Order: sequence, then C-alpha cells, then structure tokens
Amino acid sequence: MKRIATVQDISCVGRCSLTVALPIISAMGVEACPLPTALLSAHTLFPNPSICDLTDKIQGITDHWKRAGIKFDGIYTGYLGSLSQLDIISDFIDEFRGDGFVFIDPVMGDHGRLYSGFKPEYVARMAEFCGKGDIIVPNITEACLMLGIDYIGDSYTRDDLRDILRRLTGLGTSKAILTGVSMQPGRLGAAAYDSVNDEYFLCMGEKVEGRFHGTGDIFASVCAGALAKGETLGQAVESAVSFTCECIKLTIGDCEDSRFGVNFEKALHILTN
Ligand code: PXL
Repeated sequence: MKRIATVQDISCVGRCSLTVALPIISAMGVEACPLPTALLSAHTLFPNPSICDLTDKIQGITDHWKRAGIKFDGIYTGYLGSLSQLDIISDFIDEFRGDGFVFIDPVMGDHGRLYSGFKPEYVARMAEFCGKGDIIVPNITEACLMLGIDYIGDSYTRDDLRDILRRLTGLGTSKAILTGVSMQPGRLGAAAYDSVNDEYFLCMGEKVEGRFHGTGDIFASVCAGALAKGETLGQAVESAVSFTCECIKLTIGDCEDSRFGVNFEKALHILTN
C-alpha cells in the first residue's frame, strides 16, 4: 500500500486540514501518516480558538521516523502556522522526499484575503517554499498573493489561467493546480499545468452559490491520494473536482453555519469504491 505523510494542523471543529485529509486519503486506500503542526480547538474562522503550537514536537517525531527507517511515497503539506514551521518542514522534505512526490497546498487565504494570523512576510516565504514542491495547489487568492497579481474574483479567461499557471510553475515546481476558477456562470472547478509536457487541463463542475469552508483541503486531499495511487495530473484533478462538488451538493440545505465545513462523510463511499 502507498504511504503519504501529511503535514498540517488538527482543528478539532470545522472539518478542515487533518480531520478531512486522514479520512479521505484512507478511504482511497492510501496510508495517511499525520505530522501535526498545531492543535486548535477549532479553525481560525471561529474567533479566538485555543491554539497549541506543536513546532517543538516535530523534530522528535521525524527523528524517530528516521531511526525507524520509515519512507513515504509522497509528502502533502497544508496549513502551516509560522515561518519557523516553513523552515522545519523544508528540512523534513529534504530528508524524506526520496523518490516520492512533494505536494504543497500553500494554505494562507481565500476570497482575496489572508487568513487571520498570516503576515505578508509569510506569503513571500511560502512562495519560496513552493519551489520545493513537485505539485502545488493554491486557490486563486493564494496564487495572486504569491505572484503579486491583483485579486479580481474567480472569473478568468482561459488565457489568464494559462498565464497564472505558467507563472506558478516559475516558482520552481513542475506542476501547478489552480482551484476555485470559474470561466462561465454556474461553473466552478480547477485548472492545471504540467510544465514538463507543456500540457494544460481544465475541469469544471457545477457551482453552488454560498461559501463552503474546507473544500480546498478536501480537494487537495483527493488529489494527493489520487497521485499516490498513480493517477495522472489530469485524472487527479478530475477526481478532486468531482468529489468536492459532490460534498458541496450533500451540504445544500444543511448549512447551519458554513464554518462547520461540508458533509464529506456522506461522500466517502465514492472513494472507497
Ligand atoms: O482550511 C484551511 C485552514 C486550515 N487550518 C486552519 C485554518 C484554516 C482556514 O481558516 O484556520 C487552522
């Protein structure tokens, strides 16, 4: 069985980061090994969460993995909380990447704004960190921040998307996936670029009005699992768009508060079959 290390926080409430990555990757038949970076009572859209930073626990875990000779087929990084974590995880990638893939979701913002707690210096360092990835998966907000482009919402032409994707691979990664793109009303999906073969992919699904928190983490988890299973970039993007759209559909009418995320649990059977 393939094995992925996934490096991100545990937010106890709010269905994001490890609480979606572990079940999704496991349902896909890929072993998911968490490297938790912080423990939060809930993600940061809930005001004033209790946060236990785990930066000083990371080294002990990875030292043990090294002594035990543990290897990974892929490393998937998500929300990282600080500049020092970027440094430490950068070293972890150097140590453990081996022949596996490095998949980076530069989680730091959405809807044109940085998440609470992130400063402009983090954006510059994240852009540098993305150069360590084989595949990066920013949303439009994160792509615009890292490339210094003005954010104009989710509506772009095919040429705009190609230009952004090419510039993203210029950060040093060979493949880039841009999430949350819309080229026509009622459609939302992802665009991707493989700079090695100069190939573009576009995959759109039905757009449902409203905010669906945590869908970026769901999308990234499916992609990482699919790539570990040997799907091509285009196939992985299709799997992720289709699963994410299904999760959103299963949440319509059950949105007491969008901060609780989407009902992905009801869709996990799609990944197991
Ligand atoms: O879904 C992204 C995410 C992950 N982890 C934490 C967050 C957020 C977004 O707000 O706050 C802790």
